[in-house]
Amino acid sequence: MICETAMTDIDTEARRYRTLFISDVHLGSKAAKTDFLLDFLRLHDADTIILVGDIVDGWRLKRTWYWPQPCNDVVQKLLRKARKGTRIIYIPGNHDEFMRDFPGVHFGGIEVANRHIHEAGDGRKYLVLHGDEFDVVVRNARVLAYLGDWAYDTAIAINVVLSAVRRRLGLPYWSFSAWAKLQVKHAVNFIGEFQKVVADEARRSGVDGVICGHIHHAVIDQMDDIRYINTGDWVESCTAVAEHQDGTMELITWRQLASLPAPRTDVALVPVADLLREREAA
Ligand SMILES: [Mn+2]
Repeated sequence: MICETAMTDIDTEARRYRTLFISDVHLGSKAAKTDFLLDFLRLHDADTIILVGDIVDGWRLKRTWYWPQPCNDVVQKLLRKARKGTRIIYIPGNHDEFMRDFPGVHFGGIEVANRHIHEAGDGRKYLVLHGDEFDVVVRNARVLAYLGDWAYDTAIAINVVLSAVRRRLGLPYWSFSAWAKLQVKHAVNFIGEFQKVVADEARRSGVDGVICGHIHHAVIDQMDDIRYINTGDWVESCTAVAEHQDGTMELITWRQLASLPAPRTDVALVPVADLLREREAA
């Protein structure tokens, strides 16, 4: 018996979870850590995989087509999992917003949705979204808090309309990263504001928690009555959130490629700063 238990623990055996949440892979950007992700996908399986936005970096691809084989491998790996029975839900982010025109569409067994309510194994309900729609609220947090709910709703609605118009005009989404760069000294503050605004949205939706990405800062946090979960990214920190069968949520930082130095996860500013540097270099 002991032997059998040990056998299931060997590294080549995929660990099975109820759900895996992955975001901000930025396929098509040179910063995407596709090797780490492939490794992770090889060793982790789930009944459901939810892709929480910015999986493909459409902005980057628009400028220069950068799609090496590992990017295809990631897509193939996901499609294969879908064929084998994993339910895969794709929630577009701002970098892959071209997908936002296809809510409800299934392709290759992958469902597209702009938002999703996830019911966990413990009965808790989570609102799952990418999170970029709150940029405008975070930017103007103090003013909107003063003006109240109506202004808050209007700001979000205007942001959604504006980004749709910009998209039609072929303009890039208002850049969170560029803004964050200007605000670098206040970025820790920004992360706190973002969490607060997203948790508020979850509260308004009558759920127990929220699962999002976008700011490349992985965390499982309790904000009073709301559980705030951020899946992080695969540009720098290589993080995912796994739900166990009993509904327990676990943050996984993947450092399996032993030959490479472990990614830093202790400094919140590193991912965004590096992304920007990489973006400027191109
Ligand atoms: Mn994003």
